[in-house]
Amino acid sequence: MSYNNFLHVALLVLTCLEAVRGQARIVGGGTTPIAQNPFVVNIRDNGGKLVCGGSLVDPRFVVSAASCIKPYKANQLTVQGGAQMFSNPGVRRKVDRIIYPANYDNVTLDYDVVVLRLGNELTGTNIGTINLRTTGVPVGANLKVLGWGRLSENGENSNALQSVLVAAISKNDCLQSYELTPTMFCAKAPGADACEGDGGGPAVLNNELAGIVSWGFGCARPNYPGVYTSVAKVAPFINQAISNNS
Ligand code: 4AZ
Repeated sequence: MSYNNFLHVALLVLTCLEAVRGQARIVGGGTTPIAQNPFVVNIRDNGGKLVCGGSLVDPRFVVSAASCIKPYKANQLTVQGGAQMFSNPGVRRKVDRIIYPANYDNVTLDYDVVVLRLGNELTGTNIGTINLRTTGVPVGANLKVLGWGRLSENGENSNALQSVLVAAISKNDCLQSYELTPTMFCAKAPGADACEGDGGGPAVLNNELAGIVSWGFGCARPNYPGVYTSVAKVAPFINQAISNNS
């Protein structure tokens, strides 16, 4: 989700002015096969528009970001797995329940995680689950971030699944840019970032779900890292949501 709607509009104007002198940056990833990332899913509304990314953590449960899902009711959402191309059929399931953590704060974005229960199990070719990371992300670790979101800050979504590597930075470094809560960590790489439409998607470390794309100011701006929900911090909520709703 955006840093702040008001600031966003104000700075969008600045960005447009700056675009004249070539400021706009690409997000800097590349196309990646779904076969190598069978846990990544996209979530779309009834009009077929990309709403968020997500990760399959159980055949019937997807982890995403609360900030991204909040405007929707369960019956407005469909999850697609097993497709590299957003426009392909893949395998699709309706969402039948949205489970928010009691701790989610829509102002600070503390605890930005949500669990979606699917109407039926999501299984098939190039579809699989990912395990949750239960320990913190070391500073300097390279995370693989996946999604079908914008290819540049004010650009279009990607039809092909994209992947990009970003390095985790220290909380102190990130506090230079933002206010952060204990469930957040930051990551960045030159010219590389998650962007709108990637929210809720996976940040992967050692084949485990380590982060959830949460927010940031713009995309791939040098002094504005991407902010992720720490899966280690919210794993107890995810596990309980699954066991309470199975
Ligand atoms: C979003 O709107 C979003 N550059 C996610 C991540 C970032 C920006 C926006 C970080 O879902």
